[in-house]
Parts: sequence; C-alpha cells; structure tokens
Amino acid sequence: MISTTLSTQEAIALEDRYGAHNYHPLPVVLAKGEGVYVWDVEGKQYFDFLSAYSAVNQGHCHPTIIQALTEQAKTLTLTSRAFYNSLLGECEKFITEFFGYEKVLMMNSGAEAVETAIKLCRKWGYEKKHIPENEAKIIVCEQNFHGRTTTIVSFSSDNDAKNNFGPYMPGFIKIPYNDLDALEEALQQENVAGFLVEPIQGEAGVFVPDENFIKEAAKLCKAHNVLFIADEVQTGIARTGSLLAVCGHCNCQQACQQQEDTYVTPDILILGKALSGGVYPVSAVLANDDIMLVIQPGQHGSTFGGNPLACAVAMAALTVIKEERLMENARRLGQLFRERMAALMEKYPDKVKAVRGKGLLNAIDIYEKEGKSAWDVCLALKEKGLLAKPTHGDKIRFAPPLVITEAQLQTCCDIIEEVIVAY
Ligand code: IF1
Repeated sequence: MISTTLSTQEAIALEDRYGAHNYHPLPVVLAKGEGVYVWDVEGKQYFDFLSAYSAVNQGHCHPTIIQALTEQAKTLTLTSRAFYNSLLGECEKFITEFFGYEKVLMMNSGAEAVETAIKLCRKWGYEKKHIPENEAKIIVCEQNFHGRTTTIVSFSSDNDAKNNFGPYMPGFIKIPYNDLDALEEALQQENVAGFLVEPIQGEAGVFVPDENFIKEAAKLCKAHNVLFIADEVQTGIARTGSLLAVCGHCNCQQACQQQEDTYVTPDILILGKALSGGVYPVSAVLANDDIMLVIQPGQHGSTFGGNPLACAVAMAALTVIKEERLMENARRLGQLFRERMAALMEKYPDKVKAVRGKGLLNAIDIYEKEGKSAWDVCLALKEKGLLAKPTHGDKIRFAPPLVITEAQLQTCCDIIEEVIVAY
C-alpha cells in the first residue's frame, strides 16, 4: 500500500526513522513528475534543475518511454541470460548502430557498467597486450566520480566517498584532470592497460577540460596501446549538446566523421542514467570485437543485465533523444543559460564566483556570505519553485531536462537572478 496522503514532514520523518542516512536531501518530498516539472506532496510545482543527476534528459515520465515500459511490463520483464529473449538482440543492434560500435554489454547501474569496463580493460591487457598477471594498471583522474563500489571508491579523491571502506583495490594511477603532460608521463609506466576519464567532471563541479584535452588524450592512449575509456554516464546522451561529450563538436557522430581530426571514438564507452530516461536502471558498455570478445561465456554478467524491460525502455529513450532533437536543444539553450549566468556574475561579482558548463550541464560557484552558502541559495531557489542541489560546498549544478523550452529557461534564469540578488 503506497500512501500518497503524507505531508512533507511526515514523509521526511518516515525516511529518517526507517531509512539509512546515506543522503542529506533538500527538504522537499516529490510525488509527481512530468517533463521539466515535479510536484511535492502538497501539490507545489517546481522546475527540476537536477534531472536526477542527468538521468531524466527526456523529461519526467516521457509518454513514449512510459508506453514502452508499460507494454513490455505486461508481456515479459525478466528471463535472466540463461535463456535468450526476444528484445535483447534487437536492442543490442539498435544501441551499437546508434553509437557506432560492434558490440554492447548491457548492465543496470552506472557503477556496474564502470566495473564492467574495468574488468574488460584488465582482461584485454592480460590477453591482448600480454601484461603480466595481476599487474594491469588503469590511469584515472583526481576529483573523479565513477560510482560507489569498493573498487571505484578505491581510486576516489573524495574522502567522504572513500574513508573507512578499505582495504582498497590496487592497480590505479591517479593524475590531475585536464593535464596531458601528466597523462603522457603516466603512460611511460609499465603495464598500463587503460585510461578511465569523464569528458566533463560532473560531481567535481562540472569541470570542462581544455578543448583539445579529450582528443589529445585519446591520441596519447593510442600511441601507447592503452585503452581510452570514456565514462559518459552523466555527460552522454545529448546532455552536453552532442550525442556524446567526447565528440562535442557536432550534433551527432556522423557529422563528426567528416571532420576526421575532431572525431574521438573511445575504445570503451560507458553509458547509464538517461539511457533509460530515468524510467528504469539501464547501463551499457560499448566496444568493438577485438576488445569485447575477451569476455567469454560465464566470465561476467548480472541477473537483470539486458532484461526485456530494460531493452524496451532503452530503445524508446534513445529514439526520443533523436526524434525530439534534444542534442540541438541542449546546445542552443545551454549557450543561452551560460550567457544569462555570466551576465549575473558581471552584475554581482561578490556573489557569483564562476560559471561553467557545456550544453545543459552547467554550474555556478557561489561566494559564502555571512555564514550563508550554496545550500542556502538552493533553499531559496526551492521556495521560488526551482530545484537544484549544491555539490562540494560552493558549487550549484544546473541540469534541467533537455526538453526545456526557451521560455521556461528564461523564467528559471529570472528565478536564479532573483535569488542571487537577495543573497
Ligand atoms: C550518488 C554524484 C553525479 C556518474 C558517473 C558513474 C556513475 C555516476 C560520471 C555511477 C553517478 C550519480 C550517483 C549519485 C549522484 C550522482 C552524481 F553526485 F554522485 F557524482 F551525477 F554527479 N559515472 N552519479 O556521475 O552511476 O551507479 O549511480 O548509476 O551516488 O549520490 P550509478
């Protein structure tokens, strides 16, 4: 029995009493979502400027995705991979053609896909690059966020995410983000199998690297026979104004291929979040045969990976991205949003420290004032009907669903301006 008559206070009290305290949410209890809007249990409407950390790129409860979910949910939800199912092959064809790879391995959460990519990279290192057993190393960046499993937090720089979860997994080399010299130096080390990187560091505070960083990093990896592994769980699927942040110079890979020098194809591509439009946990790892086929039957898997429900939802979610031209919308409105925020910083340089982002993945840094911080700005935004969450103290990430209209975006910029003026 799901109660929908709880007040905000009652719902929060229940979570506090019966739930683990692994989050500190903004004090709002959401009960409904549609497009760019969410409503709390008292019926108050908000603009959602977090999109469940870029999982709801297609907007809340998108009818096409919900239709695919409900139809499949009445037909067949889960078979396990002990048997074939009628949708997995079709979905694998759809996804590999959509992103330009030969193979895909379907998982569920983003962290599972990152773990899958790490295992795939290591196994490729041993069996194709002939790295001595248990000696494979993967280069990662400081301030990374790739999920919360014990292997992944082993190479985290965030003490909150890492402390007291040891012993830690060895085999990772940390370098500063956006530092090609440091990457080149690390690549001189023996037994390096891969370089795992976010094209934009989301959790760290939406850090956009230099224009040439990803392209040059991919070239360096190729020159050293090291796999370039792009974690696009948060930046992928149109969020940054392109299908993938790594090929950020155009609206889709086909156009990039005509500009040979700007086109970056990760050896291993990791997707999650918006791969399902926020409707169901779906993640995926894409690679070509020479890498993907090092995993043979019985060497990797998961109960829910590649289930028919996930396949139906993923194909619908990707179709919406293309049919509704959400890459183009993210690119155009993201530019407009950053112009509005830059103007705000110009007017209030003592309040807004910095503006960063690409497409509709943006962030501003806020100066602490009289004991107030980004958290207080988010509370004030909530009162005015806009939901956003601070990250790492002074940064506020703004990531609305990519279906937002220009008029809605302008209204939201007005709300942000009102709050900053009063801050
Ligand atoms: C939380 C952060 C964002 C991710 C990238 C893999 C994963 C994530 C680039 C793992 C997940 C989520 C996790 C969620 C909050 C959110 C987050 F703040 F934690 F860092 F988006 F920035 N790669 N990010 O961003 O995917 O296993 O969660 O499906 O853990 O609090 P997941």
